[in-house]
Amino acid sequence: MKTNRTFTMIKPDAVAAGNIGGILDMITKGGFKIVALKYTALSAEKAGLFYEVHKERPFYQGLVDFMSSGPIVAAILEKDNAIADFRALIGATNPADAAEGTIRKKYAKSIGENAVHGSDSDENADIEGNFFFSAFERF
Ligand code: RTP
Ligand code: MG
Repeated sequence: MKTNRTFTMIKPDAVAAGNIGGILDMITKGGFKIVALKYTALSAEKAGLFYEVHKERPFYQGLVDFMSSGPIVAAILEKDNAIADFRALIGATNPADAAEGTIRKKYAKSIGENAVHGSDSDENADIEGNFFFSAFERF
């Protein structure tokens, strides 16, 4: 089902560096409406569940350790063509490959500590949004 919604997290590196405001500004200036927003943290167990699809990948344990290392911001965003447009706004996974004007080009430190998450499909956006937000927390 096409929802015109995507899910994002501002990851622990960007929160620790004081970039929540700068990233939310790029998101809203990029035409995305924030429909849910939460400042929270992932336990190692929850990070492991969130990234379960990557469980066989060599970077999985490092990713779980990183994502549970400090607070994050979780959000659901709305825009026409939200999934593709948001992935364009965040840029390539590795900031060395990210285009000028993207969030990762400006704020990511490395391929692992890359400032933001963006859902890769409508189905995953729905699953990921439900991981963090109840029906009463989205508008
Ligand atoms: P995301 O899910 O966070 O939006 O990032 P993505 O789609 O661009 O990348 P994905 O392949 O889904 O990987 C998820 C996250 O795992 C970390 N990663 N580290 N060290 C590495 O080689 C490596 N590769 C991926 C990154 O934090 C990536 O965003
Ligand atoms: Mg991904």
